Amino acid sequence: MSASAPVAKYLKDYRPAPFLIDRVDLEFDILDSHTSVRARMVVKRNPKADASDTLQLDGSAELVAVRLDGEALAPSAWTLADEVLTLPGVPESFILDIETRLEPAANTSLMGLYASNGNLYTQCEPEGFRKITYYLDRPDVMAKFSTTLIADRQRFPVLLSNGNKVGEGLTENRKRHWVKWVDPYRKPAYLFAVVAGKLSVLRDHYTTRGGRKVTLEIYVAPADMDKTAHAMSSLKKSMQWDEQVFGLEYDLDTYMIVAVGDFNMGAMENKGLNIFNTKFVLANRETATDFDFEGVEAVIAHEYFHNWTGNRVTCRDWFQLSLKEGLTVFRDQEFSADMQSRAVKRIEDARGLRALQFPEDAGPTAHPVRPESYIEMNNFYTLTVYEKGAEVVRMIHTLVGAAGFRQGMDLYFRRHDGQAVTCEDFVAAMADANHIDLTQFKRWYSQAGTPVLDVSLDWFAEGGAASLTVRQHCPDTPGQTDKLPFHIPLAVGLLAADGSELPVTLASDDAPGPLTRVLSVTEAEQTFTFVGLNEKPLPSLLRNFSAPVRLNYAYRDEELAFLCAHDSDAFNRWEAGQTLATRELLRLYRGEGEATLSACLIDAFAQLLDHADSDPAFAALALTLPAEVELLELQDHADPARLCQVREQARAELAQALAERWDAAWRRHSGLAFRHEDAGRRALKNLALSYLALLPGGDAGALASQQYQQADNMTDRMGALAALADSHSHARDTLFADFAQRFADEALVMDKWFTLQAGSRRQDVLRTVTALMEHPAFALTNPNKVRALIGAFGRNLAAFHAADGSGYRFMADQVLAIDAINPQVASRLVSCFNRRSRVEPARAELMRVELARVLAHDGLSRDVYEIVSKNLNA
Ligand code: B3K
Ligand code: ZN
Repeated sequence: MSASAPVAKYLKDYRPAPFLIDRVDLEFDILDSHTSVRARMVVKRNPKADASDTLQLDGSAELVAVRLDGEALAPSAWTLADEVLTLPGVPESFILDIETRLEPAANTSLMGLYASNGNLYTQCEPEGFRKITYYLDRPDVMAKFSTTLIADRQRFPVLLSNGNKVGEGLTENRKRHWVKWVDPYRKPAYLFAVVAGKLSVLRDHYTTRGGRKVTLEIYVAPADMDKTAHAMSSLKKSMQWDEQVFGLEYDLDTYMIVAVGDFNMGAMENKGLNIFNTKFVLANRETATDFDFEGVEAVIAHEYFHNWTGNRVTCRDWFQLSLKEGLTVFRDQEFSADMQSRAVKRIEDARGLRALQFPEDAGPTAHPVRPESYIEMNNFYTLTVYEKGAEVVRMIHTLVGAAGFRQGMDLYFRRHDGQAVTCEDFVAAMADANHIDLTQFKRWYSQAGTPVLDVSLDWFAEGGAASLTVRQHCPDTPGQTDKLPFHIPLAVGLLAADGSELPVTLASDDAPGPLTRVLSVTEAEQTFTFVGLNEKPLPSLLRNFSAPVRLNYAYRDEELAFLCAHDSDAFNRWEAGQTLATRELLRLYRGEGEATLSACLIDAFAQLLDHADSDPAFAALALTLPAEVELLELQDHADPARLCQVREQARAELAQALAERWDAAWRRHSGLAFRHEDAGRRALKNLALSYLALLPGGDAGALASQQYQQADNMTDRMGALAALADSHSHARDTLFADFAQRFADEALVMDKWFTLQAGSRRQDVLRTVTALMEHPAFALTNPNKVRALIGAFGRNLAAFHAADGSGYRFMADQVLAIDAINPQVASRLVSCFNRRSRVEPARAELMRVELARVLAHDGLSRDVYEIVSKNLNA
């Protein structure tokens, strides 16, 4: 690390900006060697700020000139240090002209203005605008923007920015052209965007409920036009859904989406001009799996929904990120639930949260949904801010009901449209609209860590009553001990011995209660007594995953099997099977009892498989064993390789015990002509194939080859490839080679090919991954490629945690190499070391050594520094 360690910013230090920017007129002169940017800003002192504060603009671009009210400022009139331009003694209001010079082709960070495939794109959230010009680059400074782009007509026929196009023309020699855009809405600089290049466009229209005719445009590379229809239909569905569910309409005449192959994340909600990773735009059935189609629909919706939750009402400061992200994830989850199966969507979301966010919340970078400090804001676009943030919003929805939630949203927009606000403001709108007190509930925003609920039930036969005792506690997280109790909505049902549902009636009720009751748990220990029961009920707890907590209840195995078969709550049917499987896997791992799976689990799976066709998408989830990363969280001093081995052994046993059923399931769902709505059948069929591939001496190679050759869609082709990915066989080699040849020109498809090989259970994975880094389709500068190959290797627990430390060494080397290119991507990668404290001491030490080597590296980015130093200090 360089001489001084990077410093953190704190929420408690928030102060209003000393100056405000009313308007900014930008001119981008795009030339071969560089781009010149001229910014003219109308600046005035902020009446709400301290009058003695000086003007300090954020910026890291090459500064060419500064003019104040038209007068060029001598270099002695300003200072520039640590990416801050200080202008002392400015008037109360004035016009500031700043000229900068950018080199987009040399910008590998993919923040600010950068080049990809000869075209130019921007990414400004959170602090990228300062790489373009000098500005008050903070979300509570909201200005009206106009943007003029000037460029060569041949090389850059398409010139886009936010808002409405108000003019265009040719320059004098007619070789170059210009386009001017005006955005009528005030916005923070992080929502600014430009795109310049050679792109094709799919155009369509949507008329809002209020009668505004909106032109919808999706810009992609010309070769990708055949993959844009799904994104367009997803956009229209999103627009309609937001009108129906939240009464929210689009507010400009044009909505543009641009797809780019070099992009740090999924997509960006810039006002009127979304920029997307190609991964979340391009899809047709030859190149995209069902999962990809679902991802495109969800991300298109997410970015569209940001227009209200994020753009019209934005964040006061970056600590409030979940204000827009948690809320918008909640909205996209609800949209997806309405577009497909609500239960399946809920299971997928909860499973993702538990496998990925729970570990984050238990690790060295754990932070509250509203963090209190950061070194590099890019490190806080986390599962906690997004997914746990969405769970927090969902809990409010559960507490106030759908109608109450809508009233809260309406009040939120009435109060705050056009403002930059805080998470407190959102909760206040929900509380005020529903006349409830959410004071204790707000602890979800400030206390990190996953709460644990220990629940027990006492039965009183004489009185026909059962009392449920709930104890909550929350583990310590970095900087936070002794947490106060959370307000937890706990949805509960009661099952009779015949599987029927009993009303959940409290002593205070004067009529039988509902079949699912949401209890408000607010104390460290609390007892709820249910009455009017003729038999001891079996509780179904935390229905539909009503809160992001871990729940312990001493179910007997048979009770779990019973819930798995009979619970009316689909989430808890799935959950009961997962709990049973988790117990079995950990028992095998610890070497307790028989060295084989219990009959109880095998029977439960057999039953699920027998009833699978009524909801194959659900069955595919229920018949999938808990992920290795989930098991890792439940075992101290874990040997990750052994966890993987035990899970594989369990899969092999299930394959054998249910062989005929798997075979029948595969056959029942094979050979169908493609229909989108059969995604569940494909999921079940491909799961069956993956089990069949584990049968010793079976013909999975032949089945997979047959499926691969006959496939009329990518889901089936990938299913076949995935089933063989761990094997050493001729069939495997043939299919993998064919795939690479067939899809050599499809970047996103090649990513899948890289990922399958990096995630394989084969002993030679590291060698394969190292060799694949030389493959012509791979590039260390492209985030998708890095995530597909190196990121997938980091998620491969067996290979990453190889006992000799080779996986750790490889990863540390790649982190350092990539950090020099793109710090954001590097800091995501290095996070795979974050579960160091869970693994057994010998490996933990090998991990520490590699992290220390990374930290000692000269010129390390703030991004990687923050993650690694937190890890080593934990
Ligand atoms: N708001 C962007 C994320 C920006 C990430 C910056 N590292 C996309 C989204 O959440 O919709
Ligand atoms: Zn978002």
